[in-house]
Amino acid sequence: MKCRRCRAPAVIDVRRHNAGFCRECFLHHCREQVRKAIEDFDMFQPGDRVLVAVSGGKDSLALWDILRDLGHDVDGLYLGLGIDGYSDESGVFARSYADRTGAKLVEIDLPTAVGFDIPTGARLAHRAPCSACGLSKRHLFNQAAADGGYDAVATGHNLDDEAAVLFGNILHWSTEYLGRQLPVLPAGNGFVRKVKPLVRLGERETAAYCVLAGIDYQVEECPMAAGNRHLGYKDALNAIEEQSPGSKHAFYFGFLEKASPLFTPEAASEQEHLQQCARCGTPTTGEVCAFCRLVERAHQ
Ligand code: Q46
Ligand code: ZN
Repeated sequence: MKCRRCRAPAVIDVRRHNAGFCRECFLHHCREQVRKAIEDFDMFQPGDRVLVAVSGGKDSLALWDILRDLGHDVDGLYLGLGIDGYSDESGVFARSYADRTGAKLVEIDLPTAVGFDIPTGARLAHRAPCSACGLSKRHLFNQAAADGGYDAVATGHNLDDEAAVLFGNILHWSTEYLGRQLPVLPAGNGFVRKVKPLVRLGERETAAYCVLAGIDYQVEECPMAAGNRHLGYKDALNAIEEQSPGSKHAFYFGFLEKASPLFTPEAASEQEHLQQCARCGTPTTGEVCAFCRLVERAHQ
């Protein structure tokens, strides 16, 4: 197979695009997909300060690298979750990328910052680990971005992630989530803008990007992810994609174009009832936000 762009021998094929690429042209392809996502969804402008949530995995490191290559003003944020056999190593990959490239990495250690790690906090608060983890990440990323004066928080959610979440939300008709499942959530009410610049790239592409760009990343998934229902949705979508390349893209981008506006009123009405958390000032529908309630229960 030959590279679609320069006709040199291809090192990777992307079936969704019915194309092969050589190393240089594949890296170019990935940057172009990110550039297009940023432009199409008006994620941020040149000169905006962007904070990338870096886990040490392929997606977030590829995102950080691509945004830097595209000339954006971007720092990394690493959150130490205190998960045994995972977190220490993930921090090493995030730090080594920053050291090698001279990029700035902001670090928050959850046990130091709030007094508990994810497994302990989740157990004490009677929450599933991923639910306590997701809540903590959303809260601490937003707070760090607001404190640091950043214009946007970027996360490494890729096309496979977004299609799997969409699949789950449609299976259960979780309409309030469908209204918020967008590649950009605007700033407002104390929330910093959230963007997902990798929505046009699949996880096979972000892994290949790291390998071809010489970026070491943590290959092992978090041990807490085992049994996560999104993994099952990913398997189902992979089987469909195998039969019919391009299905995930058509599913997700078709939703954004044709169906997502139908669900935004419901999500917007929830936003109207926000007030400030009595403890931390974060916008919330109750008196105390879910993160402060988690911290409280984990310390009881
Ligand atoms: S890090 Fe956290 Fe994930 Fe681990 S505990 Fe679950 S949510 S699986 S992306
Ligand atoms: Zn709070």
